Amino acid sequence: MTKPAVLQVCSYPEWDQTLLDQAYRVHRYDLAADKPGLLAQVGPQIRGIATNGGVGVMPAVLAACPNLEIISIYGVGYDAVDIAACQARGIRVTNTPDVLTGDCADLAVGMLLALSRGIVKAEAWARSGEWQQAPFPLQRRVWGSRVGILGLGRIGEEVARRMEGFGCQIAYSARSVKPVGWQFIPDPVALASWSDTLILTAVANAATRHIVNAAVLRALGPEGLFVNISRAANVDEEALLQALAQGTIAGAALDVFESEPAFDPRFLDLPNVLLQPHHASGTVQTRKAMGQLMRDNLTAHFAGKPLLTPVV
Ligand code: 8YV
Repeated sequence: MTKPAVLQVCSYPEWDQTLLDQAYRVHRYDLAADKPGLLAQVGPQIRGIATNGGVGVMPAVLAACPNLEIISIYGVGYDAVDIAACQARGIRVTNTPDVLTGDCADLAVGMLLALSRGIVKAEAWARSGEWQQAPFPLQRRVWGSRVGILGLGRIGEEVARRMEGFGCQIAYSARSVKPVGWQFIPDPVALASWSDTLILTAVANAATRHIVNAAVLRALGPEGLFVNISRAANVDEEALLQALAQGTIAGAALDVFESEPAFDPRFLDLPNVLLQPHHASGTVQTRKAMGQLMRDNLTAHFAGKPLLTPVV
């Protein structure tokens, strides 16, 4: 039997690549020098697309694959795929939830600790010999503080649990009250004004676009910290840059940026920001589990079995 044709639009670790190449006729859109040419040549044969959360599927790719049956995303976020268009065409979409939850929560906590305790600057202080001239300036305590989780989903819940372990008070926003013991403050401005630290863990969609805006940052206030491990689209980045430059908030730790992997160079001039290269799920163990799930969804589909983690 001929192997199904799969269009690969992003790169994967070699352990996934080898297995994908064995199972499918893989066409590497990500590597193609002539992308429109590749689409014109193989588009009608393509039955599956393998992608990730950041790349998603470009509209031109979707349009060039009339016989597409499934899009398998290596990542939990599906904001870079036009889900409504897929639904209209009966294209199945899968993602990789759960397997990355713990890592994303770990990084959010690590980012908050690093920002609040100045861990990165302190390391430079020790290495550069400044320590011999003066003790490192006093930083700010995390334990016992108020942590607001903006968008309590699977990842937000794990962040909250971890922060409870630090003796923090927790409040959250979500579309509706959840069966958790934490305070529900649905309005983002009210949540920000309650919080010492606001941690953004919301999914990204049209309704959450710029949910963190100038008003939310003002409410967070000059002592407030902001952590984003969600998507840059959920933040008005211009308002954030202003707030950081003007001291409207105390600082921010960011794993995601509007134009990543490039980002606004103004971030580099800000002393009160911790910059991370979108790696919240980036451990070997988790990426292996994500790759397995991404491939298992394709396998299930082409074997006519139920999808493991369907979005639609
Ligand atoms: C990954 C992500 O960085 O899960 C997501 O939505 O953004 C991340 O886990 C990405 O999908 C892997 O390339």
